[in-house]
Amino acid sequence: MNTVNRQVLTLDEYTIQQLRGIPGATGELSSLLRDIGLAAKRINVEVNKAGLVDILGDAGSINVQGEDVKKLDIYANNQLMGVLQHGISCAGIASEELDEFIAFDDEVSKNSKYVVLFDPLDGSGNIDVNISIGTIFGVYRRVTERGSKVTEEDILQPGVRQVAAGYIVYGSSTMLVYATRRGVNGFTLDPSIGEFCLSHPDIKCPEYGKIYSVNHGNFFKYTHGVREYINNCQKKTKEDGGPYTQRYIGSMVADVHRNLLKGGIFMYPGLADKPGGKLRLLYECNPFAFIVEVAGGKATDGTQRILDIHPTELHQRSPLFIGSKGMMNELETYMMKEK
Ligand code: AHM
Ligand code: MG
Repeated sequence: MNTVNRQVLTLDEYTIQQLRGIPGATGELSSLLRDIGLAAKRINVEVNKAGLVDILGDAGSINVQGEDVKKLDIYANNQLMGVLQHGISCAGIASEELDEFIAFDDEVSKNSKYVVLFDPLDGSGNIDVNISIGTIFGVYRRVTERGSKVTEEDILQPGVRQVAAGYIVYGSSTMLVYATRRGVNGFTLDPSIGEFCLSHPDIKCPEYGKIYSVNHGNFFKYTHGVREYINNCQKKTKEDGGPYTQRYIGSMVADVHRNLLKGGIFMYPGLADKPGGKLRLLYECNPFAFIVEVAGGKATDGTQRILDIHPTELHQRSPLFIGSKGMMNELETYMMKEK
């Protein structure tokens, strides 16, 4: 007989336990995280059978970034939108899959406290080949008055104002990791009970690691400083913290997740023909910057802290350098030389 280990807290139990320690907490953030957990479980079911059913493949449209949209991207987007709209905590959303942000206009939503920005299915180019993909989200307190519809002002906030951020990695097991200012915690989906269970409490990013993650195919499009740093990674010896290993899945969620746990640096630099690089500031860079900083690491765009950037556009891109503090400090010495 399957018995549930009562020492292991589920996501719902954990968020409720956390609430008890915060005077005046209303439970709205806990409720929001539980809603996202529900969407994640539904997305997980479809991701797991992606090879079996007709949900796999291009939906035949191009998203606002000019990229092919896969059917699962749309499914994931709709699941997240659905739980957030029907919950009691979210007043509006922005998504990689939507041209414009959405201000929910029912009374409960208009009176809700948070906005959520998300990439519903990141790394979706990997779906067809059965490689890990993920969902990324950032949560902000709205700045406009409750009772009204949210505006662009609520959506275009610098990442430093996030109250929580997280991701789900659909990998060899499915994990939900989220951060608040109090810490970063990871929950693994136990398929036998259909619950996310606390498996990685209080995640800290090691100060140094041996992994660097970057698309080497773009090497000659990187700036001099970035190329020099990559050369330096390749030359590392035992004496100076090496040798390093290059690991690049092409699914940011999986790459950064691994580096967060094991120590490492992930880079998506600006390119000669695309100075902003590829990744989106609001729902890819900012949530990860928040999570990694809370875990003790660092995240920059090469010159400034990601979380301090004031966004001007919903789908704005940014170069991203993120990971273990010691490795990031070394990278910065190379970036400084470029100035
Ligand atoms: P997506 O949002 O269209 O899936 O693109 C984002 C993904 C990241 O997960 C990953 O790190 C990056 O694109 C890989 O890009 P590239 O193939 O250019 O290295
Ligand atoms: Mg993405």
